[in-house]
Amino acid sequence: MSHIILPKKWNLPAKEITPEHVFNNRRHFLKLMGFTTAGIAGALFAPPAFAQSGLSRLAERLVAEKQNAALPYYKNLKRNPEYTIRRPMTDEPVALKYNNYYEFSPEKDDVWKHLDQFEPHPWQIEITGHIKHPGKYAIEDFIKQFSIEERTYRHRCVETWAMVVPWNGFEMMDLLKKVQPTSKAKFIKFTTFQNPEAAPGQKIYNTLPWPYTEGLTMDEAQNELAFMATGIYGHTLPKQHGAPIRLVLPWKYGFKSIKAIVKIEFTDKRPTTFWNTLIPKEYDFVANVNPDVPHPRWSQRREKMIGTGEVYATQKYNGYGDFVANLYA
Ligand SMILES: Nc1nc2c(c(=O)[nH]1)N[C@H]1C(S)=C(S)[C@@H](COP(=O)(O)O)O[C@H]1N2
Ligand SMILES: [Mo]
Repeated sequence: MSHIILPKKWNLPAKEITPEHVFNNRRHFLKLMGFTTAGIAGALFAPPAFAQSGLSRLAERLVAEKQNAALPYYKNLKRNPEYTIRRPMTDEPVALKYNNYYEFSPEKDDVWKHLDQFEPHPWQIEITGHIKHPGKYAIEDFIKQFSIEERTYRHRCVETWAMVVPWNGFEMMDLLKKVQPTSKAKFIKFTTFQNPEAAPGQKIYNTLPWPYTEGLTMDEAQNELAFMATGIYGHTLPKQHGAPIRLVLPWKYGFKSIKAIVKIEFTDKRPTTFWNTLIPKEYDFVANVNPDVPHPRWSQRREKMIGTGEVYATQKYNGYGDFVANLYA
């Protein structure tokens, strides 16, 4: 365990972040921007207007602008500063090659190799159950109804790996406003595609309770953190991250953030879910990040960032207690 770095607090003000963190962050953004070394030197002497908020913020803004310019689909992509994370961003190539996606492979570093047969376009999504406006949409028509923004969130897998990535998409609440749940709606059930011909995991491990399902209470769904991601790192979702649309719930263990959704159903009963059906003692329905409750087979006290291997102390609700603790009071 000698490689473990002492846990660092991520809620420090920007000026207290260690230089390595700032440097890594900066390098990441500059790389995204296509800056050369000369460009880095130039950017270091940021104009005074930006000095206060720090170089990485400037870089983030520039990246956002570059993305806006480059992507017609995301013309209005705006970073929501509410959710800026003071931790180094995970490098995109790292996140692309380290995934949990059992439809394709049980090996995290292997998922990206098994995606060829899977085609997330065309795609239909059905919104159904106890709502005033049910419907079935082509995914483009569905997403068009919402304005897309970017949010950087922490992600904490129940297996203790973690990352920080910029998702883009829309708040679950925006969907609720459109479909208008009736008073009978108490939970939401989400369902992933089923296609063993395209997803080797579904074919090989055919006794698992496919399709992958997940669920939320209506209260949780209305929380401002609950997010429908349509993209990541300024573009649409690659297959391994859950194209064309997935859920993102940063205060819960990663398995709640279901990928490649084909159906969203408003129910009066708590839905059955994939992991909870498979191993209920290890994966509960609520699954909030909590360092004080160990997984039956390992501690949840620490987490390790993919890519850098940095180890941090796990925080209750993954550090999002200010947003969600009241839901569980
Ligand atoms: N359909 C589906 N969604 C899924 C999973 C899965 O196996 N199938 N794995 C979950 C788990 S355990 C995690 S940690 C995250 C990983 O997301 P990422 O690969 O985009 O980092 O996806 C979640 N969503
Ligand atoms: Mo996970």
